Amino acid sequence: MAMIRFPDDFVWGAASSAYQIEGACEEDGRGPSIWDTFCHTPGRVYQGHVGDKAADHYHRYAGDVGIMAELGLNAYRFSIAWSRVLPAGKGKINTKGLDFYDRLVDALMEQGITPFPTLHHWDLPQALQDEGGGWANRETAYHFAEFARLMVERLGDRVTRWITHNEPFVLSVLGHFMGEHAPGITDPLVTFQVGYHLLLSHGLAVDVLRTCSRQPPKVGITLDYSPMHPATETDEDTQAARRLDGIRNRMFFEPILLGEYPEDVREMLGPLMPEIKDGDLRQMSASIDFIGVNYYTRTVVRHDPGFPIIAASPVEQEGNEYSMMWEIYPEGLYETITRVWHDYRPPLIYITENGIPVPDDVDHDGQVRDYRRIRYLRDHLFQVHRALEMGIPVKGYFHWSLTDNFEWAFGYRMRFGLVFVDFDTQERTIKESGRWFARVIENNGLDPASSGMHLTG
Ligand code: IFM
Repeated sequence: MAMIRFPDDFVWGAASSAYQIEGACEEDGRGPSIWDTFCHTPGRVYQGHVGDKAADHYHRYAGDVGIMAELGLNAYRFSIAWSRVLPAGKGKINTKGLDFYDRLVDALMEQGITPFPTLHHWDLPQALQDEGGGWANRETAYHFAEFARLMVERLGDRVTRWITHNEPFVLSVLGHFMGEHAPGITDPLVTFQVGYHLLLSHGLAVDVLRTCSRQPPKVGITLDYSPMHPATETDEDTQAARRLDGIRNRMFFEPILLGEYPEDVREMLGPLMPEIKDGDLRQMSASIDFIGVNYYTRTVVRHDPGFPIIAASPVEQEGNEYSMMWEIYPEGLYETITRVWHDYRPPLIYITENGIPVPDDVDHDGQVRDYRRIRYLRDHLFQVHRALEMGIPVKGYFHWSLTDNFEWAFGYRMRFGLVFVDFDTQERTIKESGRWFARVIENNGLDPASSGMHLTG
């Protein structure tokens, strides 16, 4: 097969988030976030791992930007630790925290790398959780808008791309229903209030970013999407897949892009459905410039009366290839893009995350030969290209992640990076996948028929 080429202005990036890489949790006036508390609670995270040091990016950001430049990235998606700039989530500003993001943005711009900050990637200041119940409290949405104002006033002379939230589904459901993520709550009523307030806060922040930016900004949000496939063709499984699609995908895409909560989701939630206040849907659907989509895997769903609310649960596919966390299913990225485009017609789409956890290690000669990640990248980029050929405006692809980092409840067990991190020494080694991705960027294309090893990009 011939080389496939991407548009000349295609954005090639990598993504990260503050708590997963920064470390320096008690330095320069940073306040605690709900993830500090969660990690330091025994039994919450794999082998008691914590993000206190993580990849030490707070101190090593300049070197990390150097690696991005070496790879040829033209964009970098990172998140801002809210409690680093506002230690209590509101009120007193921590100038040293702001200075850090100034330095990072300057370093990126010097290398011609466009910053794509995400304002909130799950690390709510602990003070807001303690004081008002965190995202369960409507007030938090307004505090978030003030945090957005602070950041755009400080960085808006240089930063023109803004992402409000990362994956509100995961924060709502894993953090407040399953209790597997911070703040570790298992309360269905709270779960859907949290989702609602995240949507509202997104809309409030969009307005603030537009009003307060010194340059016309491009504003979006990052949502995760998983295509739902019924385990069998039975009516029961088909409806189960539709229900999970409602909670997982449509409950977030529709308020933002259509200005409505899906009717079937409202019915399914019944008394758990938050009261929709006048004007909220209009606020949630404040006009955005792009939608960020994170894709990792599809979900195969079966009817499961034992599972609360949705009566559906995921099933594994025997014989298919899996990573350390999920089924590897590249076609699902094409399906994701086409469904998002056909159902919602967003102005532009960025793939803001896509990646694979595999057990990488350093070989005898110091190299990290992560050929499975190369194949994953190749096969997923091929699907992005298929969507482009359909005329869908996919503007860029950010690989998750730049470096290995703290993978939430899995701690440091999962490695997603293009760059290997030795967490004892903090030494960085560019993996073979990083070198391969660099060649793709340089060529602005790849050979989709190349095999996993010794790929030429
Ligand atoms: O590490 C996470 C990231 O924080 C959000 N999206 C999924 C990634 C892999 O699990």
